[in-house]
Amino acid sequence: MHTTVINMKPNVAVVLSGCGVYDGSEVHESSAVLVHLSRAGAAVAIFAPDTNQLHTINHTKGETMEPNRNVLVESARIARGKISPLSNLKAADFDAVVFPGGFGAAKNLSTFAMDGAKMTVHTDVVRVVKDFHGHGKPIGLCCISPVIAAKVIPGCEVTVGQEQEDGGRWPYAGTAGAIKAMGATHVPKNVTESHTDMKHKIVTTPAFMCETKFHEVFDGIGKMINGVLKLVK
Ligand SMILES: *[C@@H]1O[C@H](CO)[C@@H](O)[C@H](O)[C@H]1NC(C)=O
Ligand SMILES: *[C@@H]1O[C@H](CO)[C@@H](O)[C@H](O)[C@H]1NC(C)=O
Ligand SMILES: CC(=O)N[C@H]1CO[C@H](CO)[C@@H](O)[C@@H]1O
Repeated sequence: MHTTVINMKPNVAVVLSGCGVYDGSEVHESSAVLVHLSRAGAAVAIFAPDTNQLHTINHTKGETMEPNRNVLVESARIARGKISPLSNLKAADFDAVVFPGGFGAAKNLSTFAMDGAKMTVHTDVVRVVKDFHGHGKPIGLCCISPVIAAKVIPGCEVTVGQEQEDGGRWPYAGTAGAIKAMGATHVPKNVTESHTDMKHKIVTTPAFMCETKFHEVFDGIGKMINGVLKLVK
């Protein structure tokens, strides 16, 4: 008798938080996530909360500008139009979920940018993270997004890079302290590395938490995506 191993395409959900580093998803990280998933042969669906952004930042100077924008509408730019409201995302339909970084994760998916370790997480994001975790399905996060796992899955291990600023190379090094304050473990990693928490099936990489070259961020995200797909049953 022969047994046939059917190599099913992994089905991965990607959650965006807008379009642009200072008020939404970091564009290059989002693109890196999609390129690495595509190369690995994954089928991808993109989601974002249908809600207003905290604010809109004029990315030429970093000041707020009017009018405010909608997180789903902005994320649709990166998704090339193929996007669904986060309220439709169910773990039962996917093998894994990935959260790129950017301040949108700290302003619209959570309130980390304002509240630090006392942050709250968007109700649909809490539901989605608990849903995938509860089904034993892997969760990938990069840059600032690991704070969401730290808050929603206490006791998990994540990396946001190094714990010292190191002459400006790690400008957000203080984030590691907030992660510990939320009851998670911080594992220092370099930008081209990722960390896998085998117990909680959470895979993280520092990405643009490090002030560095685009290709190093791209390579680190490749490790994270690889780590996520290895955990897909
Ligand atoms: C964005 O900022 C630039 C530089 O300060 C300014 O010239 C421009 O008017 C701003 N645009 C909007 C829409 O606020
Ligand atoms: C990160 O890289 C630096 C220099 O490349 C090295 O000294 C350090 O040990 C690395 N840290 C980790 C956690 O791998
Ligand atoms: C977690 C969360 O919902 N954060 C913010 C996202 O942006 C809106 C503005 O529309 C804020 O009200 C939320 O607090």
